Amino acid sequence: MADRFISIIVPTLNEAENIPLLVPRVAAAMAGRKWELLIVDDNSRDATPQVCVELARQYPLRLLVREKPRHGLSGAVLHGFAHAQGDVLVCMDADLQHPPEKIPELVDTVVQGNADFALGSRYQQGGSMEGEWSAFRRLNSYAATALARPFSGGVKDPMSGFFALQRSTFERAGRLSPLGYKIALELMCKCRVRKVQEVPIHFGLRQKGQSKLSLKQQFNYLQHLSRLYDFTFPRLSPVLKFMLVLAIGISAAAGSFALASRTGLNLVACVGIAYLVHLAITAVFHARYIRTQREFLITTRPWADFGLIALGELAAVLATAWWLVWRLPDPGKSEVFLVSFAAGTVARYILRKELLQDIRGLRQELRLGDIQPQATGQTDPSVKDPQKI
Ligand SMILES: Nc1nc2c(ncn2[C@@H]2O[C@H](COP(=O)(O)OP(=O)(O)O)[C@@H](O)[C@H]2O)c(=O)[nH]1
Ligand SMILES: [Mg+2]
Repeated sequence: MADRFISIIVPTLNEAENIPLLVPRVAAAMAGRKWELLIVDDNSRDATPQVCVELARQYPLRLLVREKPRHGLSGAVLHGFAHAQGDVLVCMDADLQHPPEKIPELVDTVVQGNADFALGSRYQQGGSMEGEWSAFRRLNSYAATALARPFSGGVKDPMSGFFALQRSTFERAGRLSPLGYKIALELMCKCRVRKVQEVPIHFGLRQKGQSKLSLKQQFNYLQHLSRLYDFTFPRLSPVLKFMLVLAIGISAAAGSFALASRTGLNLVACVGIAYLVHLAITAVFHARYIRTQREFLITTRPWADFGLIALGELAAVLATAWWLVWRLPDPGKSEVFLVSFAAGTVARYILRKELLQDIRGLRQELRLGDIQPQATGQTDPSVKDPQKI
């Protein structure tokens, strides 16, 4: 076991103060083993590169600088994996929140075959965390973990960034589409990991400098989750997402209908206003879809198609509302709302699927163009993950 070559990958962004503390602790933990440390830096503005060059004189450390960083922290880790020479790949943070002393236990877990993925875990029995989190941060973390449950199974700390896996497991990965922070989750899912063993760790406080976790990263996580759902449940996921968008749209529309009808406006106008709100929400998701999928779309004019269909829907909704108000002696507000919206939904379906090209359609031949892991080369960051929302 001791003859296994271990590559430890550490992504860094302005960590000049932490690296000199980290490297000797890693070296002490790895005594008697064959190892290398790959620091993948995304153009830090501090002295990170100089510190690494200095330490490389004494330790088996290689610095990889990504001059054009893509896909953030996850992209950096995969870049490190692509350049690693080890049989076992380990990933950890630079700020000493992950104890280097636990690396051997993580490595041995995958080498002995107890599991194909070893994860440093705060929540496994024996694990712990330093410092108090605010109620908001706790709720945030709980929600993030709960949303990942359908594909992370019973793993207690799927948000962890401290893990080990064998190179052969990594090479099993299909369609990697790294995004943001959650690279362990991405790998557990895409490498079709069968057994994860959580190794309890004490998750310390950041030693120096500041966290790079931003609000943008939290939104990235939602987008990442959306991709992982597509990957794990290719048939169910688009249907669920469609229903989610519909539910958000209809709830907002119902709210605006209730408000508008209180002002004494005639019912047809109220339904019209509510449907415009519904269309505006759909447009927000459509915009995101177009932005992320532009190169895969079949249609060349997604907004013109959207506008045309929206007009068709609105006409169907207004005509139905008008007909109900005109025909029925005393039409109930909610009946008018529901029946008109049902007519709008049918119109949308017919116009999108039957009359025009499927405006959300993707060209089949490009749908598999995601990033493939390569043993020696680099990942191709120019290809995006086709996703459904
Ligand atoms: N290369 C690279 N490293 C990053 C990036 N963002 C964060 N890191 C590193 O990833 C590790 C974890 O980041 P950190 O800010 O401590 O996140 P937190 O522990 O969730 O607050 C640290 O070693 C950071 O230097 C990035 O965009 N590129
Ligand atoms: Mg940290």
